[in-house]
Amino acid sequence: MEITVQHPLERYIRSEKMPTTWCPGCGIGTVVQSFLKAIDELGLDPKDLVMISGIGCTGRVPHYLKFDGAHVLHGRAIPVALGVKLANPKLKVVVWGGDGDIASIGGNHLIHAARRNADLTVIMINNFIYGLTGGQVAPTTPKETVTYTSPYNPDSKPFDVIKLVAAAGATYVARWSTAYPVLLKESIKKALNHRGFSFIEVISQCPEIFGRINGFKEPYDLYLKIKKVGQIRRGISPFEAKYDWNEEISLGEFVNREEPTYLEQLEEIKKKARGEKA
Ligand SMILES: Cc1ncc(C[n+]2csc(CCOP(=O)(O)OP(=O)(O)O)c2C)c(N)n1
Repeated sequence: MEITVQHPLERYIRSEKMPTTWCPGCGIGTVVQSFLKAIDELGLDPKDLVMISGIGCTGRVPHYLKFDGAHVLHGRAIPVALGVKLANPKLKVVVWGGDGDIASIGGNHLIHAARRNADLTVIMINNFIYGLTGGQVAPTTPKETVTYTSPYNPDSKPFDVIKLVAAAGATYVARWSTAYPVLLKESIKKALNHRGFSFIEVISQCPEIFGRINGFKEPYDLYLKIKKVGQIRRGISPFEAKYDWNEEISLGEFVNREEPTYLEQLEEIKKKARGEKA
């Protein structure tokens, strides 16, 4: 008797694209699973969601999911996503990107989307390195680690991206790791229902490149390091959070407040331009 096993989230996945290009032990799949479970538990219709990504290993996420989406230029996912949202405000628009895509080449778009309280959800998977292109230094590479372009450690200290987006005005900011998929799922649910700009950073393992060059022989060794360094801190501000490879990378929900969103602010401007009362 032939037994066919179906993945419980099969209906959201483009099975014909399997297997993925992600390396064995990569953390991206864990994040995608938390995301799909969040969609499932919220009962969202996939037709109401759009996924936009730039280039990178994380940038390939929309490629494998059965949602409308676009895989755009490296670093430019946020402006494209905002264009989609402006064209059809009913859609929930999700941006997927690596730390390089979102915080390096796309860093300018990131801070301005946060400042505007743009009606988007950004999921940034931070593996501390440029994965797809073979291991170059990223703006998030911890000082104590190495990459192929910074074999004597990075020349500068890293961005703690949650501080950056919080300072720029983001109204939902959280950081989790692949060691906490259920907490991540709950946070993604909140982000998807948040009015305005929601940003979730996920600390994730890149065992093939970041792991190997930093002396982690097995994917599990790097996973254990990520599990150990990520400490959940409840009720602290993003500016008290730590981003330290040797000591602690603080995890948790750091900002969650309501403010007029970009689309709401635009409506106000339109009313004024039409001479209507606000
Ligand atoms: C304009 C442009 N510059 C550079 C590249 C080469 N490039 C592709 S992906 C990438 C960085 C990938 O790193 P990250 O965004 O952290 O994603 P990961 O692959 O680690 O998920 C770079 C530099 C490109 N495709 N386009």
